[in-house]
Amino acid sequence: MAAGTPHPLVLAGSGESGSIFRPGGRFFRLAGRRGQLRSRRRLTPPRGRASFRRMNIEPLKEQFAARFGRPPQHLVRAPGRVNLVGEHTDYNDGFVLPIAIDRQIAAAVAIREDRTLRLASMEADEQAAVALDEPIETGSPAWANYCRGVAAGLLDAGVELVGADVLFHSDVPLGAGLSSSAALEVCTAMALLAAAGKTGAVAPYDLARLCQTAEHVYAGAPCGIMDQAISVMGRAGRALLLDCRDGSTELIPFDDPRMVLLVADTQVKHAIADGGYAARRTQCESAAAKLHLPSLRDADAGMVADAAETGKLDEKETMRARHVVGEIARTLAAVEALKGGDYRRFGELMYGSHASLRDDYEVSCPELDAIVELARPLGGVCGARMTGGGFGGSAIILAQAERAEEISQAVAAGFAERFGRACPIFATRAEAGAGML
Ligand code: GAF
Repeated sequence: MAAGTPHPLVLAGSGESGSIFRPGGRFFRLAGRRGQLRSRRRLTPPRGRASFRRMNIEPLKEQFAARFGRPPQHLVRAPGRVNLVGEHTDYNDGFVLPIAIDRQIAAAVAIREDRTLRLASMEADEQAAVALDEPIETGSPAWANYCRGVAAGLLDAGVELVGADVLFHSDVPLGAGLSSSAALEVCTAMALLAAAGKTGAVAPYDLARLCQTAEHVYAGAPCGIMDQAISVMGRAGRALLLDCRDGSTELIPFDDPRMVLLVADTQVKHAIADGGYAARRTQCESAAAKLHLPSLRDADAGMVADAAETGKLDEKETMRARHVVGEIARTLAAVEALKGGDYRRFGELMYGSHASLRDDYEVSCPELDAIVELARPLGGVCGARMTGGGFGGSAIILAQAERAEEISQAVAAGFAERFGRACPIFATRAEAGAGML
């Protein structure tokens, strides 16, 4: 979770129970044309075909009506994310390559007559009240601090908010490194803007930055921009190449039906506010300062090696800088590999990224390393690496779709043998960024 204080927006049945594949399963698909249903055909999916998640919104609508005594006026959503490559580069002005995934936080919203926000969650017992005309402070419950920060940011930006009742519902696994916090921030922004009739009033990248600031100030988590940016700007079937120096983007096709992206959750929890993340940031900033550069984006491998040799950079600064320089290069190389459909090369870059995060950046853990090493020798695996901030969370495996089921089972079995507990694995794909439902 890209977060400081953990929030309880955990989902019910988020794939915790293991593989999502339906071995030899059959399912129904509605074949439509121009929005009309033409026929209902029974299809047999290729063996091992992954099923993707589509949240059932009905319980959200029903619970909203039960809690607030009227139906919602708006339904909004914001997704979690997986980063394909480009880790710990965002706060060094580098490149990242995330996708928005099929796990999201949705919210039901209706305007209130007074200037109060009432914030509730289907996954939490306690709700929060925020008075829009008073200074917005952090408070209890802690999960609502992400929302308080966003409300404060929108008001500071001059958006005229209105009172509203908001009910959230999440199926982003909590603490799995899939950015449930960014999804909550962005979902809050979508909900408050919709209530105020101001949807679209804040430009996408500005909205991401506003949400990032909310996380810094209200959750004490010094995150970069990646998670909020992809939650706002994700596109179905596309990865987002984001230049974190100037906010420019390029959409990269990521929709090859022969491939599937597996997410393996170590269930080792870590929060960005825990200290390891901030320490890495500080080391990077100090390395850049000693190299007389604005950021490590401006460094190259030679500069880092020379500075290490002359003692200008200490050992840890050298290791952190070497990772960042290498990871930025790997991200750009990975984009070329994806564009050329060269998954072997893409996979090599994933392994390179993981090794660098493990050895130089020191943000992996035995469970993440084990998933990568279990996946690596298996037929049909192109590459694997940890994703997100690290110290726990999830690893991703890029695999041939037709082998994905056996790969999931082999990795899960090896993980259980080694750690004596389950490792939930699910398939995901690039989905759209935040919007109305
Ligand atoms: C977390 C942060 F929130 C991101 O900004 C990014 O730094 C990531 O860790 C590491 O790449 O998800």
